Amino acid sequence: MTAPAHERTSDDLIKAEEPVLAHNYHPLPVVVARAEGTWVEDVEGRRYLDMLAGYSALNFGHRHPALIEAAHRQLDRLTLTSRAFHNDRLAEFAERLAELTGLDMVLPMNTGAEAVESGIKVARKWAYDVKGVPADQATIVVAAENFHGRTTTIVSFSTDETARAGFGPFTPGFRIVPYNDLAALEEAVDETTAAVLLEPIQGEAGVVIPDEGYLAGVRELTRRKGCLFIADEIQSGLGRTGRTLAVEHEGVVPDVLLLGKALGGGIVPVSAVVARREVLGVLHPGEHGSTFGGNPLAAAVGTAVVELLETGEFQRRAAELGQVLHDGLAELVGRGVTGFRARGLWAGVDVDPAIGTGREISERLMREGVLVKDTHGSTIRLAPPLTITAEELRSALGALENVLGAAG
Ligand code: IF1
Repeated sequence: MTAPAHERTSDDLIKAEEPVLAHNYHPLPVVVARAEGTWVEDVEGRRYLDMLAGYSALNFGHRHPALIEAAHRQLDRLTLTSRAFHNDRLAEFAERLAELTGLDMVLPMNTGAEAVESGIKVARKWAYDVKGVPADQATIVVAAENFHGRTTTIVSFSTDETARAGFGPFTPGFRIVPYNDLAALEEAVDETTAAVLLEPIQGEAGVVIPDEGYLAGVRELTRRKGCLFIADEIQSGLGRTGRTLAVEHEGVVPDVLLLGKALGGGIVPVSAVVARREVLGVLHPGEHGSTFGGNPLAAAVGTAVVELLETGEFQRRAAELGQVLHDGLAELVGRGVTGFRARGLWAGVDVDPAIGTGREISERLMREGVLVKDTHGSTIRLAPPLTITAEELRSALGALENVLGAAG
């Protein structure tokens, strides 16, 4: 007989997954059972500092009291209506999200990939209805090394073979150019182009920050050539980089903004396409939708998230503590770290391959009580909750120093 979950050890639970859970992940061998703020606790009661924060889905930490309260309040009243009916939470969510982002209209969805898919559909529709591109000829220009999600259409324009191989045939209509290269973009955009779709900072690629002026250049180019600029801020947005949106660092307002992850406060999946009225206005009843998109629980939590961001406190923390992170990492360069890229509380750290792979470093950090995730090769990424204290951040950097030193 299977023991009740509370009697099963981490090792038991890891072994139990093997035959029944699809093998599409290779998680660190830690089984989280509880969490609060910056800290998670495993089945045996060991505590870890969460320096990944659900890939930025937990920007406000685990179980932020204001978000949990909003969710509880909504759970006691109304959870789901479908969009066949109105619900009394959706108007406020859309109003406040539009206000926060400086755009006009919101299309609520659930996951990041759905927001990207929806952004692509809206851009294509805009190209046909407004720009006058001939039917089925619209193109979308994207960057190499992108990460926008896992659906069939999205992996169609991925340059990561692992994400693509075996999943064809793929969706046509995408052109891939090198990231951070305005000349290549200039060449790729033509009269068929509906949109340029980019991450303002490339997360999965290793927190790759484009040169100053690139995003402003993309804005100028897309405006001049008459196509849309879609910014995927699913990971970079909502406070992570020290601003509400990463595009703000260059004073850029995109035509279409894709949000997800932290928009759901780490409680429920909430994503959105936010855009100017001329763009999202191309959608009419029946042309797009989702059973769960805009549900009252998601709207209540999403509104509470927007409320937290309206205070500016988290953006400020990310900027200030980002300096601590930056300085701490700078001190490790040449001492196990070969380079790093950081903005706000977000960093990609290249570890000397002689010391270990990103995976090995992550495992050693786990044993030091710090949870991170590797990207490619010997790069690890750091994205702690924006609620982290300077002391906690320094202790995580100390753990990294130990791991690099002990191994070197
Ligand atoms: C996984 C990375 C992070 C994203 C951007 C859309 C999506 C994502 C910019 C899709 C999702 C994830 C998904 C996660 C790993 C992860 C990731 F390593 F791949 F790059 F966060 F760092 N746009 N990012 O980063 O959002 O559909 O997942 O809600 O395990 O695939 P989703």
